[in-house]
Amino acid sequence: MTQLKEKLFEKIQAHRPRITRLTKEFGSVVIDKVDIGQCIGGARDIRSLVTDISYLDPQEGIRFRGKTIPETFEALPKAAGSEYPTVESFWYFLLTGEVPTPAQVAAVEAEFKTRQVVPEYVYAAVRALPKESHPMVMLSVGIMAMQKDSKFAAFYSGGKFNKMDAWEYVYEDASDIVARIPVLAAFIYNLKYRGDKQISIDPKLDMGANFAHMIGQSEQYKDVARMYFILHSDHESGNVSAHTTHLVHSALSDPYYAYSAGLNGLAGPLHGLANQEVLGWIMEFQKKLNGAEPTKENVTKALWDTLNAGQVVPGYGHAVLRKTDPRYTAQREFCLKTPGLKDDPLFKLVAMIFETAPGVLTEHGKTKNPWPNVDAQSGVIQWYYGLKEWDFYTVLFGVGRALGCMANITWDRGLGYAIERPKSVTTDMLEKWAAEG
Ligand code: CMX
Repeated sequence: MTQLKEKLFEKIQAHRPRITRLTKEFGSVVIDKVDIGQCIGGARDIRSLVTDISYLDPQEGIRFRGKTIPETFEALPKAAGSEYPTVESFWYFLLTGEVPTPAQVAAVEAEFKTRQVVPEYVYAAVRALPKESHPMVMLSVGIMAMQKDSKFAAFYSGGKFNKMDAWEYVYEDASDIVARIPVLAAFIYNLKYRGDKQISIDPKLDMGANFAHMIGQSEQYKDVARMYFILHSDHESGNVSAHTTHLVHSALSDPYYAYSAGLNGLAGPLHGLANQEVLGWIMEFQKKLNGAEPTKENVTKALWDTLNAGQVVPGYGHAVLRKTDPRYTAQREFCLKTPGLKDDPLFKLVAMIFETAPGVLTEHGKTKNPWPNVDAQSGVIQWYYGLKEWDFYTVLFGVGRALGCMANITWDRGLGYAIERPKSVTTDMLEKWAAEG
């Protein structure tokens, strides 16, 4: 057993009695109630999922294992010569809730090296798709193709399945997915946008740095990749990608089935695809400007044009958050401290939208949250570093989101959570309850 797996086992064993006690002794304690609005309106705010990986406060934003984003970046061991932690150290932290020592991080990095090679048949499956396929289709198909080697599926069908040990096999698959997904993403990028000019893994590099290397990016981009993957990892359990992954895995579908499904949810424009939509919106707007400077007036007009056409302003609003997303702020701060980026015309335009959109959305009066979310800022950074193919941006999100989704389902199995099966009602029933007041 690796150090990380041992530590995780220790944590899972310590946690199990808490869940048993809550279920057995306090199972009937009421923690929420449901109204008709929530029933019709996407189950918004109903407390019905459990996770200890992250928690989203509407005012404060995300905390990973109890730490805010700045606290997380501060606490974790950094990549050599960088201000940012490695993704591997963050993975250890998400799984165990403990800040790893540099030696523990080195052990995870070594473990990932043994896991990160993507089988050839996966590449063949992705290559068989039409080149025009969206890169999210390619990513989802690539993950699905890897299912053949699922250790969890083999454990289940091998006749020795038992609930207590099942988490170990989820951990194995989850770790393989997390280690391989950036390599698969780099393959898709090179296949689609660099004439299939593939670059081999550099075994000396950590995950984020290796991704930068494999897509032919600069030294500076290594930190962009590390920051980006960590920021996009987890946003508690109710968002579409995390919830889908949890739901599918709750049927004991293995992590490959579960995360491929999660990625399909991430590909929706109201969720992860919004980062691509933001860039599309900005480019359309720049075209209309025809060389003129963006001003508060012309940005206001463009925002109203979008709203009056019945469309949403991508990158703004959130189902839970009621303030500026700290993931937006972390990326904005990265832009502000990066010479060149802070003076970049696209960054200036995004900053102008930030000044303008909350007022316009408030006046429009529909959204409960007029502030920017993570997707409003992320594309600008990618664009600046030359990653201009914006239909790839959700793939980057998907690489990061694997960390949270895989940590969550490893714990789901560790704690033996049940198959998810909420109850539905009919419209007649709702009308009857409405009439009864
Ligand atoms: N622009 C215009 N209208 C918006 C809006 C926006 N950015 N955000 C919300 N609204 C509208 C909704 O469409 C809804 O209108 P209807 O009543 O006509 O249906 C109304 O405001 C109320 O919505 P809400 O309760 O504030 O928001 P929801 O919880 O229903 O939806 C979200 C949340 C993110 C889907 C929505 O804010 C949105 O569509 N934003 C733009 C897309 C986006 O940036 N998505 C990425 C979110 C982060 C992520 O998952 O990656």
